[in-house]
Amino acid sequence: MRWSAAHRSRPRHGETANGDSALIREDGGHTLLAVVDALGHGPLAADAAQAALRCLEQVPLTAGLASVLESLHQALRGGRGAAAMLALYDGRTLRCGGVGNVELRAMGTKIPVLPTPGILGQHVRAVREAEVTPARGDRLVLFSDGVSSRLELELTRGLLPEAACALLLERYGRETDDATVLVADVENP
Ligand SMILES: [Mn+2]
Repeated sequence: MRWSAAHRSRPRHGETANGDSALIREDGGHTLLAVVDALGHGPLAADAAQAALRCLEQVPLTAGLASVLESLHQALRGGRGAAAMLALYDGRTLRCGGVGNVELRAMGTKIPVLPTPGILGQHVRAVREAEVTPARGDRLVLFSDGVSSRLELELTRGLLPEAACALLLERYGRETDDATVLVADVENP
């Protein structure tokens, strides 16, 4: 199964440093999707968001979602800390989980994921994971809290991931916060 995915991010109005970051990574048959929202905004938040990205770019994906989240927690120690939502696909099963205010919604196969309270880099308890078998045509949308949780995914039906990200950010992004959207579609096997 292949993914078609895109992400888009921008800082809060009037700011150049972005405290959000996003990642789409394929490695050895695994796919990792991630959106990170460092606490606050500005340069220190951007440092944390970039530290998170460096961690997620090199962390082994074979060890599972809890291990990836623990690596992220360790990588963020001593900084601002962050919220993050991750989706990790191992070629059969998709596992989703996160800490703090980054949401995941889906069109198609339902993904019953609720973010676990806490702050990566500061304090985290055991993260609840949702486990599903994705199907062709499913669409996952991950977004930071700079995007309104009132967003209507139906508006993106028929749009490619890049266009869907642009529409959701334009329509639902809040000017008062960094905002990030990641859209990932399950393509034909
Ligand atoms: Mn935020």
